[in-house]
Amino acid sequence: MVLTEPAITDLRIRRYLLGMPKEPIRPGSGNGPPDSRDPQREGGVATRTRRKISRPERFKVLLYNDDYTPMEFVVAILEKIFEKGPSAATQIMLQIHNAGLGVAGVYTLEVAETKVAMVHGAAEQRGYPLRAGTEKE
Ligand code: TYC
Repeated sequence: MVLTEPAITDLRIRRYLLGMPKEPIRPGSGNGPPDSRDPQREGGVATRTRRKISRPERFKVLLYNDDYTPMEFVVAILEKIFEKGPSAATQIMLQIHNAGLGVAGVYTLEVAETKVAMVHGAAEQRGYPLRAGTEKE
């Protein structure tokens, strides 16, 4: 498993960090030893004033139609794994049935991949050929 820093997704935290005045960085001005990358051993003022906060990439989880998986099972999957209400789950299932595929939800990559594995696990347990996949948004 790849360990990464948790993404800052909460908008309030994001606004707080973006609005925060940032102290200039003066290499060599702290208590530590002078920065060896600074030829004068005292240095200038760092000019970056905003922290770069990148929006985490998001991924659609797609479900694909087939001729054998019962409609009720797909609706149950959408309710349990994708946290849809009964009406939304039925609409998405019918969209997949009619168009060949549909979006079950949009997540960060790790969550999307976990949900795909959960769909495949549940379908295999029942002997249904239901397939799911991810696609970058
Ligand atoms: N086509 C299936 C049927 O008629 C229903 C179905 C819907 C299957 C959505 C898969 O992702 C799917 N029983």
